Amino acid sequence: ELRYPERVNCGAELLDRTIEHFGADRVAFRADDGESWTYGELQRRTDRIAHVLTSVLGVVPGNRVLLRGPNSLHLAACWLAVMKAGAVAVTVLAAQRAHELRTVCSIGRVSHALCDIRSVDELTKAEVPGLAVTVFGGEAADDLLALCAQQPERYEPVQTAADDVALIAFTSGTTGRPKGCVHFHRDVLAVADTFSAHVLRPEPDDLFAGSPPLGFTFGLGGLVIFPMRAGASALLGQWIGPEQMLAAVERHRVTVLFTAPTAYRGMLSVLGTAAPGSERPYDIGSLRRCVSAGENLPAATWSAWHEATGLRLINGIGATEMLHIFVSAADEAVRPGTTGVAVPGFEARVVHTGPEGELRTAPDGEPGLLAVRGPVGCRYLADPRQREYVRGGWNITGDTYVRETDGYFRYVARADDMIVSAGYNIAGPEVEDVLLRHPGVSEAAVVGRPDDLRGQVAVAYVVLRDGAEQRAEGRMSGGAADRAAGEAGDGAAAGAGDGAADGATGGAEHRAADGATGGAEHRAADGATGGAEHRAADGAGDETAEELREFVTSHLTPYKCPREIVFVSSLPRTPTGKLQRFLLREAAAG
Ligand code: 3SK
Repeated sequence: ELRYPERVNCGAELLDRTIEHFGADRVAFRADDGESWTYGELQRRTDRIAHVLTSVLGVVPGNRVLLRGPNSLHLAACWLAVMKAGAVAVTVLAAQRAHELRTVCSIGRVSHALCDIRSVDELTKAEVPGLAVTVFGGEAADDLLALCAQQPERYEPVQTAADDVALIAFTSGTTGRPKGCVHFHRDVLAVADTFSAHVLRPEPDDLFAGSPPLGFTFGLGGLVIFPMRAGASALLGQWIGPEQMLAAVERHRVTVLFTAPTAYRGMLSVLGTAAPGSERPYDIGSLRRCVSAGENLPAATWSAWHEATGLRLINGIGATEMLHIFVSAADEAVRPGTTGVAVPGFEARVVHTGPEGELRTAPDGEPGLLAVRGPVGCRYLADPRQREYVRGGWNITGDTYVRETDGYFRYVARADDMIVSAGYNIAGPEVEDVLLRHPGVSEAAVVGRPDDLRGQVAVAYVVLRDGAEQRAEGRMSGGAADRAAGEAGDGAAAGAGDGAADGATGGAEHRAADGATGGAEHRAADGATGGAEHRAADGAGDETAEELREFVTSHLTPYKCPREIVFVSSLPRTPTGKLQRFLLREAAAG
């Protein structure tokens, strides 16, 4: 069991305690352009920001401070400073738009903001009443970094209680209604002392890198909390697309990589199918640990990565509500096609709801809801959905899982994503896994469409690989789903174009990391793709669809085969890279 002192400040633990253990001269953070800060330098910069927060900006413990910007050394220092000052970090994505920021600030009762100059326009547009915005990275005399110059080098951290609030992380889930998840100082340390310490097991010489934004707890853990807790280093920046990510791994000799399955597939399409040790476009031989989370990792992607790199991907399920990963496995303990077992410190089970609303453990092999408990749990900020998420002391994540007889947890679908067709249950991810094994398929999503006869039928949305795409160029269909992807880009996440403009990470980056499909520009360029009528008249599309249907029925019981296959140039994703199935369902329903 994890025990922390009654008074503990996670910022001081990660920074000052790490310096006590490992010294001040090791590199803490590096940027792509070669800038690098030792732990000593990071401490001076963090402490000066903490002084500005408290003595210039008037922040007092408990105040909520919005942090916004692309991943950078300064953003990480701002987060640490907010922790040391005993304030509460409200983390958002650089890709989030004005109306979303207004909602977050209102729900989170945010009083101050520290914002990278590259991401300030949307925050200004949000016109949040009473919000004191301080910009960093600009030229102005009142820029945070200019204000820091006048401040002392050391700051005495606030002696927060272990269960004082440290951060509020917002999740819009995949449906767009934001919920603030409250996490304590001890929770920040607990995710490092569970998943990172027992599954990832980093070494002080490791260099971490990855695509998830620090505004997403997957990124905050993987790129700040875990490396710092281990006295290791992290490379912080934005990599638009798989080639940039591979190039960064090669250039900096990255050893630990955090990203989503889509990005692993994007990198695989660049690496090609060359066997380990043979001539490669990028030398990524420095990698020793690769973590995949954020969405389901199909067995096909796990195997392809293993074949191409010799590395065993560490799959994990995490949630903003749980701060980080709670079911996972590494090394020889990995069982491809499963997520793993409960991370030490957590318990997990698959449950059904009994007649009185009580939780009953499902027999092994039978699907049910994943329930988890441990040192970290869901605390929604003033939201009645808390009652649905936490039941009988267990966190119900909303994922349907099966516990295999060997105790491993296998993902089936999001609970509300099961397709019920003529009385048969079809798990979209199972069909997607098969589609992804087809050499012509780059991305796939399978959703239900209402059907008078069968209740629902399965519809597959497929992004073809470059070569396969050319085969049917200009004749593939996909109007409705492309529109869905476009809308998601405009509203929630912005596309690769916006991403490049504001250095955004998040959605733009995750989407762009999927090199086979391209981002918003690609969508715009092929905005001429036809609608349903075009689809029906599309000979080449029909041929490819037929081939894919045959492929699926040769691997799965025929009732699981999608009734319709729609070819699109990209799939709609949230700013954190999760597939927005509801948009595809809407598109499918017409
Ligand atoms: O939301 C997720 O999928 C996630 C995964 C890993 C760690 C943290 C999070 C929020």
